Amino acid sequence: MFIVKLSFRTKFADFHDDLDETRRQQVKDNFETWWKDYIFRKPNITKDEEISETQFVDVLNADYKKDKAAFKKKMDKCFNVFFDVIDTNKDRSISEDEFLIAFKAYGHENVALDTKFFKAYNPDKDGLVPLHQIVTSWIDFTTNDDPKEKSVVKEAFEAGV
Ligand SMILES: [Ca+2]
Repeated sequence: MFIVKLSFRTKFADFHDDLDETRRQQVKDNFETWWKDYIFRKPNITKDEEISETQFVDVLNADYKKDKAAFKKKMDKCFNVFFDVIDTNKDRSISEDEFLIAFKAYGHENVALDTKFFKAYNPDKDGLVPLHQIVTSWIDFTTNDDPKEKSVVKEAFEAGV
């Protein structure tokens, strides 16, 4: 399972210094919404409340065991919203920059590994990967329990991302 760095929220907005103020606020608001809906599962949290990595994984695992179809639906929405936030220029595709910014915000400084991860999606001649393709890979990663199934996300984590 993946791990959430607790300082992700604030860091994420900070890495978008190149965006104008309005766009930056939008990204921040969208990210706050995503965080509250999917990480905390409650609408009215204060800024200082945090959740531990173990708690987060436990909640996901419990949800998954309870109702796989419902869990899949939830992950579907979760990653659609999440990568919509990552797609800062709203062209419905993810560029290497957008991908790296997300990982940097997540606390990863290993640019070589993150770049390799991005390249595993086989970006097109303009260096872009359709949003849908990335979203699907994450949904599959969180909802598939066949260990033999090929997964770009799983391979990246196994390589040390
Ligand atoms: Ca984009």
